[in-house]
Amino acid sequence: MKGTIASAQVGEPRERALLVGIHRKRDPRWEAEDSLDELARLADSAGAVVVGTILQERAAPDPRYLIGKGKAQETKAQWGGKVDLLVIDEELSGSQQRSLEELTGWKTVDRPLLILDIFAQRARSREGKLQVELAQLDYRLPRLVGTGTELSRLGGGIGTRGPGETQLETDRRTIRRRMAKIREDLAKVRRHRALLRRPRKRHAIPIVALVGYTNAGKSTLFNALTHSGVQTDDALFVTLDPILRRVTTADGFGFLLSDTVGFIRRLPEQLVTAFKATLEELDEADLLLHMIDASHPQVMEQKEAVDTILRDLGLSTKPIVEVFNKVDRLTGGIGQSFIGSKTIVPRVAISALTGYGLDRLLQSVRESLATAASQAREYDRLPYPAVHA
Ligand SMILES: Nc1nc2c(ncn2[C@@H]2O[C@H](COP(=O)(O)OP(=O)(O)OP(=O)(O)O)[C@@H](O)[C@H]2O)c(=O)[nH]1
Ligand SMILES: [Mg+2]
Repeated sequence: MKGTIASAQVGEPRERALLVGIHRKRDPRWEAEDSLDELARLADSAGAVVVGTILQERAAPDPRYLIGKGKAQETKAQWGGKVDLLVIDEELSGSQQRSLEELTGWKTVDRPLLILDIFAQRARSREGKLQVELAQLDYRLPRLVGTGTELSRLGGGIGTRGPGETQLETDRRTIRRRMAKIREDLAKVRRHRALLRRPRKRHAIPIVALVGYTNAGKSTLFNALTHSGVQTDDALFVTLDPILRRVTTADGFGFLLSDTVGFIRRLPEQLVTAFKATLEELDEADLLLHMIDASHPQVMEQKEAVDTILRDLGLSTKPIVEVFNKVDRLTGGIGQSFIGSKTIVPRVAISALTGYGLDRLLQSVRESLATAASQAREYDRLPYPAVHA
């Protein structure tokens, strides 16, 4: 499926985006402001140019126009001719999206659709492309609106029998069929990958996986440690496809390091579902390196968002090292203050860009792997039969 927003291809004009967020009165305003800042980064990463942002205060979103009819009309009057695309920092229903498009005449996308669009533009591998398409169809299916909605909602019977089915039903069926086909293709791609992976298991080289918020610097660290050249950029979701390379230190200590897709607050559930197989690979890791951008104004919110996703994926019991990155941007030893307090999880401050702290990080990886291995041996020695939950 093609991206929603004009892809950021060289030479193509960039779409002019107007961003709209809603501040619910009961919530703190800074939350909505931070979210809108992030939406601007997302819009930029999707190839649009942000021409304005609006934060509307409301008790609750309007069921029909989300921002309310009056506000939508006012916005249209103020920005007409200067905007190609309306980006809403919420999740829209199919009919809200259509109402806003009809009233303003601007193409309207919501936050999940924007993220899906970035993924669609960036996917390179066959598996990545299939996963993104599956997520996009999954997003579209419940949002299809068209003639016949009312009839199909009545659930058949008198008055609904007749010549053929409605367009809406045909569309739904086409989408479902395509989704089933993608799932089949994905299963094939994954079986193939599982075969490739088998010899690695026998060698039992420890696997260390980079995880973290998007733009934390995972790929930059990956390149520094494996002397690779994977793409890094100051944009969101640059990496989608997982990659695995060997790291060997000067004294011969070795492990496999993996880089993978980053996380974000309010990651669309369709993406989490579609990327489940990619994320499940993290389960094979012996150690997770949680990369954190220590220079980001929302550093702790980002860290918590990742902790929550790791918990949801059932990965929070894995050995973890928290890596506070980009400390070269901080002054006055603030970087050290992150790791100053005593925590159960080991913490290291580094700069993947300058190489600062990488020796200490490798030392920490080594110690954590050794502890994990000795704990696994202890467990094997327990005089109880193994129980598989
Ligand atoms: N100043 C500074 N910038 C860094 C550091 N590490 C990474 N960066 C920059 O941060 C940006 C994002 O880095 P990436 O390595 O692409 O981040 P990522 O976590 O792989 O991001 P995604 O793949 O998009 O999720 C790039 O512009 C890097 O040059 C660092 O230690 N210091
Ligand atoms: Mg990356």
